[in-house]
Amino acid sequence: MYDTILYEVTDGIAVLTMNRPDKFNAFTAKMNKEITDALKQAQKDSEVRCILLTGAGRAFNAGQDLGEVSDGNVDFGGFLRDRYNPMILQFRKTEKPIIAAINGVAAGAGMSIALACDIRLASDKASLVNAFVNIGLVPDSGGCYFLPRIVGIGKALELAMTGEKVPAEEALRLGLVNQVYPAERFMEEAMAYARKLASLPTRGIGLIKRTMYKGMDMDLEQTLEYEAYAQEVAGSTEDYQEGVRAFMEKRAPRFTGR
Ligand code: T3D
Repeated sequence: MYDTILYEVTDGIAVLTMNRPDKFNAFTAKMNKEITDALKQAQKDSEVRCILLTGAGRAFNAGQDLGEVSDGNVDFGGFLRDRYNPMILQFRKTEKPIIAAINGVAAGAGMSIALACDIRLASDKASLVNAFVNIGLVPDSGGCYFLPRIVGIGKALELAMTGEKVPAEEALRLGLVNQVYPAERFMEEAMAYARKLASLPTRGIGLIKRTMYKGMDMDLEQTLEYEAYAQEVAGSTEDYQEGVRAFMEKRAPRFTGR
């Protein structure tokens, strides 16, 4: 169904694998579109309760395929507005948890999509490179939005201005990634993490995602008001009923995502 990515649903997890390993999974126009479409597909599928994005082969994603733009004749504004911006926005519109399973290097826009995910897990062989400056460009695909919000403005400017590679352990220290696992069992650990998220109250998690991201761009009063609205919705779910019932009955809850 897709040409540049693999899409498989297993145990309630939609696994999206960027699949151009000989090019370090660099983006083409088709891949931008297919990732956007796959996120929409996962959002619509009630079986899917968590999404995991990873890369085939040695890399996670090396950003724009530079072979595609090497003639130097690029309408950058149109290029980003048509291809990258809708893809990045779709990460936020998708009200299910999205994990970046960073199996190898994530560079340029490949780093930006990792930052657009909600949780980042890294192999101890992985690294993140804000590579834009190395070719004279500005961080795009949300890089100027996500990076300072995750690591603070001082570190964000340093990473963007130097284009230095950040190894996984350093990324963990900076809060750029949530967990680091040994490469030999990386996908096993990442899938276990995804299975855990897929077993939780999916609609509540979608509301947490929406409300917390909105809260980053709102003042306290607006956030309190939005929380009240989100809680009304979360409180109307079957999972809320099950959570309270399980607590009263002193047993583990069985959430269904409804
Ligand atoms: O027009 C525009 O550019 C606008 C769009 C902007 C969005 C962006 O993402 S801009 C940033 C684009 N990405 C980069 O500048 C990163 C370029 N790649 C690198 O800096 C390095 O390759 C890495 C740090 C990612 C990995 O380094 P290393 O030493 O581990 O591997 P390598 O040998 O450099 O690359 C391995 C192969 O992947 C190699 O192919 P080969 O020689 O074995 O056939 C290399 O050419 C290929 N590759 C890596 N990155 C890209 C790529 N091929 C096409 N496009 C790439 N971005």
